[in-house]
Amino acid sequence: MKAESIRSIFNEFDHQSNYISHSEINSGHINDTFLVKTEGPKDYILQRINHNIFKNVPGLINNKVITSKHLKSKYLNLSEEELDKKVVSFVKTKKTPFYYHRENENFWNAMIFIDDSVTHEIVKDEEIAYEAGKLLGEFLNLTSDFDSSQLIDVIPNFHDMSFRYKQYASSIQSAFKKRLEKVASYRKIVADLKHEMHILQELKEIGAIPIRVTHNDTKISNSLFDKDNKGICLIDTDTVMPGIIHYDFGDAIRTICNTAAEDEKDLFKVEFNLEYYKAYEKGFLEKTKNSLSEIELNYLPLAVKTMIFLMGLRFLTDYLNNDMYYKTNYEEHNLDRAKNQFKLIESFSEKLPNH
Ligand code: GN1
Ligand code: MG
Repeated sequence: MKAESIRSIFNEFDHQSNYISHSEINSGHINDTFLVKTEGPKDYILQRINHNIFKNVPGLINNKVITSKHLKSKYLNLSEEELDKKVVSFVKTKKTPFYYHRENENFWNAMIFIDDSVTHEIVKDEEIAYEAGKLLGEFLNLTSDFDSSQLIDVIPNFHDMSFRYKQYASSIQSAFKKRLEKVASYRKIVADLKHEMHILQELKEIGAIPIRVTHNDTKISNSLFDKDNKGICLIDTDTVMPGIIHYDFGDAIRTICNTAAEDEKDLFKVEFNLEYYKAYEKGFLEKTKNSLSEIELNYLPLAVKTMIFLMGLRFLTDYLNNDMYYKTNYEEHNLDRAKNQFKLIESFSEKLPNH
């Protein structure tokens, strides 16, 4: 995007900083994200929200802002400046609070960039898995007294398995023959796992598992670390909404314990790393021991399998739908992502045979 337009959008926000330059951060599959460097002490993240996918952007922004406010209220001993380095902080616009939008155009929001921070696409160190476990544990623990009914469902049925099966079934009906042939060997796996993959949802529906504030996109690249690899916080809170903790736990493990990236084509490289699972679980349990119930804890291993499967199913469906949802870089990108997830389930089942 042109420097001039990024600069002018950035200047709609109330930051009193002078734009120097920007660069795109290419890790998300949905929104467009830019790092804006300024002359002042703070740099910023400027993000264009994809309103074809997120239908209620003001509601989404409000979810993020009130969650951030709640988290900040928990760190009583931190100064405002320190809080901006510990929790994602949103910047108001000069006119409308917290997002910029011109009619029939895009929605934008801005956050303070946390200096000297890093993210990881793949984990290569047990300590990082442990730190990541603490980060999600802390997020869930600190929001456990936050009434989740204050949050809107940013994407209805986001982690609803029956809904995802329905989308998959209709994508089979409408898919091009060529793409259908490519997924043939996965259709049986999807059918065979149907019952097991609905267990968590059924427990949620009968009220056996409580609804809480959840993040819903806890892949490892959404955890921020400092230069010493100590966890700072979870980022990308676009999908914060009411939910069950299992999808958060499962989504983090899905990416942390995969020995390769989620779109690695060489399936020999895709293995489930049990050591990282244990390290993550340890960090997670340290932070959540006072806030989670026994039933929530008992279903953590099934959560992992369910979440890997859910992502496999979503990628497969999008491939059959000619890639209308996720950004793709080449023709079979979604198919490769799906294959990768199904290979990961296979490896997970070998490493944790009782689950
Ligand atoms: C999408 O855009 P990004 O990378 O933050 C997706 C997540 C998936 C993820 C897979 C709204 O997140 O659910 O887990 O891709 N977000 C949405 O990498 O669908
Ligand atoms: Mg996201």
